[in-house]
Amino acid sequence: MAATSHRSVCPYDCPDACGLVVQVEHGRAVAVTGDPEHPFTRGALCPKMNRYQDTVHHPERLMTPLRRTGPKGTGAFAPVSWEEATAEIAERWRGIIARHGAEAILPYSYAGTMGLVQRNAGHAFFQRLGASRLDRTICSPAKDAGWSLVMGKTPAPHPDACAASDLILLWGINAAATNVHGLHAVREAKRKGAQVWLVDTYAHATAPLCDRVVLVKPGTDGALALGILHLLDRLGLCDEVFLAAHVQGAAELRTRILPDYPPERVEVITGVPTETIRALAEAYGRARDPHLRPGNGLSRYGNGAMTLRTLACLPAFVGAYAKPGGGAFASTSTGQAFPMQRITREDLLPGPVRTVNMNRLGWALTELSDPPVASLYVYHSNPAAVAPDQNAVLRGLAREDLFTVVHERFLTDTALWADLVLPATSSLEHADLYRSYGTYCIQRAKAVVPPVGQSRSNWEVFQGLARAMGFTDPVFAQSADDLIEALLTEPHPWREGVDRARLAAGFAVELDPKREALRFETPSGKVEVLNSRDPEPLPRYLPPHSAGDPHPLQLVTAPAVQALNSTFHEREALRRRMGTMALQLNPAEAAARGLTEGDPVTAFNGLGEVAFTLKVTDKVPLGVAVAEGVWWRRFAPGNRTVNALTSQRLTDRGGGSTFYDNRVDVRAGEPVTP
Ligand SMILES: Nc1nc2c(c(=O)[nH]1)N[C@H]1C(S)=C(S)[C@@H](COP(=O)(O)OP(=O)(O)OC[C@H]3O[C@@H](n4cnc5c(=O)[nH]c(N)nc54)[C@H](O)[C@@H]3O)O[C@H]1N2
Ligand SMILES: Nc1nc2c(c(=O)[nH]1)N[C@H]1C(S)=C(S)[C@@H](COP(=O)(O)OP(=O)(O)OC[C@H]3O[C@@H](n4cnc5c(=O)[nH]c(N)nc54)[C@H](O)[C@@H]3O)O[C@H]1N2
Ligand code: SF4
Ligand SMILES: [Mo]
Repeated sequence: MAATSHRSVCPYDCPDACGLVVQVEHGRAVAVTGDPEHPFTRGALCPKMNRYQDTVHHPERLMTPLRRTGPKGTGAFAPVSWEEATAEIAERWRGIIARHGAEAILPYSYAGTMGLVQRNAGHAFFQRLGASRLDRTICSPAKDAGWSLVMGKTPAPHPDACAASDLILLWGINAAATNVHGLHAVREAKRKGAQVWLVDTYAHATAPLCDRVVLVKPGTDGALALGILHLLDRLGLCDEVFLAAHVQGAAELRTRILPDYPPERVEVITGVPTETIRALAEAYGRARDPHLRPGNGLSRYGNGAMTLRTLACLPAFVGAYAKPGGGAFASTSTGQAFPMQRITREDLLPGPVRTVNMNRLGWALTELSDPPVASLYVYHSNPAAVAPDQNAVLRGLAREDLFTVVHERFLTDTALWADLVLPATSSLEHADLYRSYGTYCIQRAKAVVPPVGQSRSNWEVFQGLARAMGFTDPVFAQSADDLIEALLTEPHPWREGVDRARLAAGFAVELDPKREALRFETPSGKVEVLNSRDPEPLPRYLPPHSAGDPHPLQLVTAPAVQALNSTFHEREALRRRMGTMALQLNPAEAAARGLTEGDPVTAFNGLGEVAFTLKVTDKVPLGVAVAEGVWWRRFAPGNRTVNALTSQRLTDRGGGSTFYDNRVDVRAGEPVTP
């Protein structure tokens, strides 16, 4: 039988949202390539997705529901039918509701799939149940909060706009790992003569593409931005016309804040030499069309929102927001183009219920009371690996009195602790509508292969659970395709002019955010350097949480090129390319501890101890330790992975995670505990 060819979308939490072309033979995906007709990704895929069929048809895919038959966490399971599994969940939940109320049930989900229907599939059900709500803030809410304090809802430029820039400032972003196609326009700008600068904590995979690499002490970027603003002001490099017409509060920042940030003081805070700060300020201030591209990493600190707020002031002071090169690209925020309440259904809530911040899962499972969390339902997320304070999370998951259900494609670190494991479809096996946070593309995908084994999509599982709980609300009778139609039927200005026939045929099409130069969607209509609605009306430098921690090394838990958070670790070929779970140290830091390349080492702090293999590299500066990737425990040198060293503290605004705001020390040998 000849292979048939089908369009699909990369479902993962990546700004690119690549278009895929999938070859199918005998009900199996046999090849996956990039869709050359995708307007942004243009036929190229990253190495992770090039053989997506190896994930979809992986021999370790879960095939049936499983019930635990041994002690928690040991991986002893036996197959059960969907009917038995669903009935057991309903019965256990009825008992829990009778004893504690429905708030004792906690859903936990994040971004295993980014499709609008499957990602949000549990909301209507858990709302109707009256379960505790989950504040889904593990990724970048502080970035959004800080940025929008200055820019409001002003849409980002087109992601290709920076091709017209003559100075691109990549700030805290490893685009070669996390935004591969975003580099297309950067390379084009470079060909036309643009300079590219990187401001980061270590010289990662994107550094070779950059003309200058500025290494900053983690969590101090706010001071660096204020130092640049100080110099722009002092050197007369500000765009006074733009400031007078379009910026609120420039004078206040100049008089009350900027005098405190001369480059000499900023050097002490940030570790960036005065001459470099001056060179950066001059390059930025003199560029025709400077473009700022802030990543998410620098927002995952106690001061994360404030840091983004100071960065958002930079394009305002040089008038870059008015330039065709675009000024700054933070996120496309395309979620607003869809009536998400059709899926999330807040209206089904029976009354007020408590909200649990997902970054505090460890606390919620071990300390929250009245009622305690008696049942945890995890879907498309792997909190035993990705959530901060792994030791607390694992203590919680080990509770014998916690009824845990995990809906997954693989027996992940989290699924190992479940009472019931439910097999999940991959994106090639279910329908969905995709949007992107790094482009304006949307795309509709159909199932292109039948479900592997007995796996079911998120939406189908919640339909089954709704039936088992006796919920008769019409929404639960709708199919995923009905929900997609509901998202597309209600008009929205960004979707005006979208070619519906092309969308229905599976092609990516672009939204039109109706962006107008010089229209700032803030309450004042101006760029709000001064925002008196916030308790801190002006940006200033706040130190990160870890500033007072005596451990000598700041731990940067950066993204890996060959994985995406804990996804893709199932693929042996990618794991081989990643090598072992490494901790990267500067040669002087290694020497000071008597350590050499390849040594087994332990990183430790007050939260935990983690075994790594040492990598010695001058790409990492003094005072920093870099651990790339969120590994599965079974592929780690020890029994814990990097999040045993990260804390549950939250960001200054937005309730975000602070994965990068932790300090450690390192010693030779294996961990003592656990
Ligand atoms: N290959 C790959 N791709 C991914 C992911 C992945 O894990 N791997 N993750 C996906 C997800 S969920 C997301 S949210 C995006 C995230 O993608 P990005 O927006 O790139 O953000 P981060 O991955 O959080 O961090 C990027 C960089 O921030 C730097 N950084 C950390 N602290 C600081 C600081 O204080 N100052 C400065 N200047 N830099 C700092 C880190 O060194 C790192 O290089 O990528 C997505 N794409
Ligand atoms: N130390 C450290 N920790 C981090 C980060 C970091 O930079 N450093 N990054 C953080 C960030 S930015 C994020 S966004 C989070 C991400 O955290 P998560 O959202 O938990 O992402 P993944 O690790 O990719 O795990 C997703 C899981 O969903 C499963 N899955 C995929 N598709 C489906 C589906 O359709 N249905 C179901 N039921 N399951 C499915 C996959 O098999 C996979 O195991 O991690 C955070 N954790
Ligand atoms: S992970 Fe990102 S770059 Fe790779 S295929 Fe998916 S969307 Fe594209
Ligand atoms: Mo993320």
